[in-house]
Amino acid sequence: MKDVLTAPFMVEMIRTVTNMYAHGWDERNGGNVSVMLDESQVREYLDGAGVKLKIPTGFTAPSLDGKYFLVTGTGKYFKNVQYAPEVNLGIVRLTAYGELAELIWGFEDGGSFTSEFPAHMMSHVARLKADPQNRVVMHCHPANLLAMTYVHPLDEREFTRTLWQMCTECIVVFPEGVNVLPWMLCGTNEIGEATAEKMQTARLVVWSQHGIYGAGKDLDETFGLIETAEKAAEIYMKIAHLPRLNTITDEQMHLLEKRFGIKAREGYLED
Ligand code: 2HA
Ligand code: ZN
Repeated sequence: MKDVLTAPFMVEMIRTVTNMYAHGWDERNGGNVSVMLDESQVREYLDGAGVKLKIPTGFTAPSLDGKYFLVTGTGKYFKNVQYAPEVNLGIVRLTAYGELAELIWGFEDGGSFTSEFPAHMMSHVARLKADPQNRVVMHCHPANLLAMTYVHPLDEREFTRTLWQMCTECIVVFPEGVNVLPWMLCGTNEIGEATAEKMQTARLVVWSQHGIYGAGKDLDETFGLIETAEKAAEIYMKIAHLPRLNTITDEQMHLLEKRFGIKAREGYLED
């Protein structure tokens, strides 16, 4: 059997969480990532691997029954993933309508999947409905997006428009905008359900005073989404206290729509 540590999905996961840590988005055990794997990908590396553990998930997700996920562990530090992936990461298969997670590989110190497993799995369900190509859900704590939720109105249209105005390419990268949740208790099914609902209409969901969720078809796209929103928030935090003399106008945004063949979220730009 091939070594799963050499699998492209594993190598990419390790590189991505290492990069997230390097960006300062994942202090201590902050952040979590889940990647849905095709059964054939898992079979290629773990054919015949037994179930090491059955862990109740605490929720139901029938559409994910039988699906495999590579996921970061609860309490684990992204900083350490590259040195001990088999301890800090796990591969689970959801069964019993999503009520059970079978551990196939990883969490070798007896650990378990991220405390935000409900938000991840419910977000996968929502994003797969919107885009069957979706494979990744990513959560982290980027400083400027977080800072923005203390000083900027949380209205989704206003929040999105401000980010779009901060860098020319924002509207191109996330034309559907950014959805925003108020502060909620993390690690619960409630925040999972609220996040999933917001994921129906956007790939980025801000958790006020906590962080952000991103979703996409691969790790690069998802990382890039968060990276772009965080860059915009950084510019906002640099200029928010200064008189604004110039901006990107809605007319210019419409030129970007035409140039890049994208459509801004309905009603978010003036005609
Ligand atoms: O500790 O980021 O939201 C991991 C988290 C919880
Ligand atoms: Zn968090």
